[in-house]
Amino acid sequence: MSKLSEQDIEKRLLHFPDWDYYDNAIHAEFEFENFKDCFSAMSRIAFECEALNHHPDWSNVYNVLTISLSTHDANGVTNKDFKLAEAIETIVEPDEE
Ligand code: H2B
Repeated sequence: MSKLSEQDIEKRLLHFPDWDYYDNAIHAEFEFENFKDCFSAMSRIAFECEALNHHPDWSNVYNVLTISLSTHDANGVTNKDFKLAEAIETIVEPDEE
């Protein structure tokens, strides 16, 4: 999987308003009602990651989930990252689109 150009990434990010590109990765932060909702979303995301065989760099503090996506093998952002970002959006923002 080859690394996308910065222009390609910025173009795709127009469809991902929660995400920003910097430091060779795309990043988003999601806030939930409480820890339980946050961790529940994390477990659902974890199943998607296993299904896609693609894994986030992420951290959680109480009700906030911080996610960075990059493809380690490609040393940058690839289609795999956007595929996972899309799956994450469907889980955390079920009412949108
Ligand atoms: N996740 C991410 N984010 N980048 C990778 O390069 C990657 C991964 N590689 N998950 C996968 C697993 C690789 O280690 C396995 C062996 O396919």
